[in-house]
Amino acid sequence: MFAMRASAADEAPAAAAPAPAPSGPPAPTGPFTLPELGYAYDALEPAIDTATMQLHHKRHHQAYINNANVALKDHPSLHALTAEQMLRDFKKVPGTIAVAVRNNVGGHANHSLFWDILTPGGPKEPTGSFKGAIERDFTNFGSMVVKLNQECMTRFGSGWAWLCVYNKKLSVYSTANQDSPLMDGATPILGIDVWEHAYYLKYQNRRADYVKAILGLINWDKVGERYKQAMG
Ligand code: MN3
Repeated sequence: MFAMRASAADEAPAAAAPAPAPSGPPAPTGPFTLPELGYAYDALEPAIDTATMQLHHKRHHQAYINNANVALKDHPSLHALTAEQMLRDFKKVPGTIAVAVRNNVGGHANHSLFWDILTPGGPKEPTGSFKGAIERDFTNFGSMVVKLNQECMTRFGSGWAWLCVYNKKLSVYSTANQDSPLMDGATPILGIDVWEHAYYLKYQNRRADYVKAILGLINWDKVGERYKQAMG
């Protein structure tokens, strides 16, 4: 499966997004669109390779968006909501599309956050009030990173590890599949994608090496901004 996806990406790295279903109509164009990365596909080399970034952004993330737009096509009243609002207020989502929204709007929100908090050679440690909150809730930055790493490593199968604000405090946990902490009333400020599609091309089964590489790419200034926003 992975070899097939990789070779498709190699042959046509700039190809349009795949259709949402094998014989279905083209995906509707809204309400969600693929956000641009704030950096080039090769900017995170060698930690995260260009092919993985292209595949992950242009194919995987785009597929979540296409599927979300298909699910929401006949529900225009939901189109005014952001992905984050829809997940936080999940009870507004009709039962008939709840699974599709959970997986695909979740996938869209999770990946949008993920791209935003990565940076090549960025600030390596939190500062200011965010640093103080980490020390209050985890003793120190190193302990928080150890816990985050544990969540990445112990999440069985596909999912995400998170640093969240919940009840004005920082907490680290993980979710399965594309489940968002927003559905639990928590605000994610840092997410690490531990689906195999995030690392298999370069790291194969070595999730630990991938997580170590990702932890070296976190833009702690961005995470700090998200912390302040979440605190209101
Ligand atoms: Mn992913």
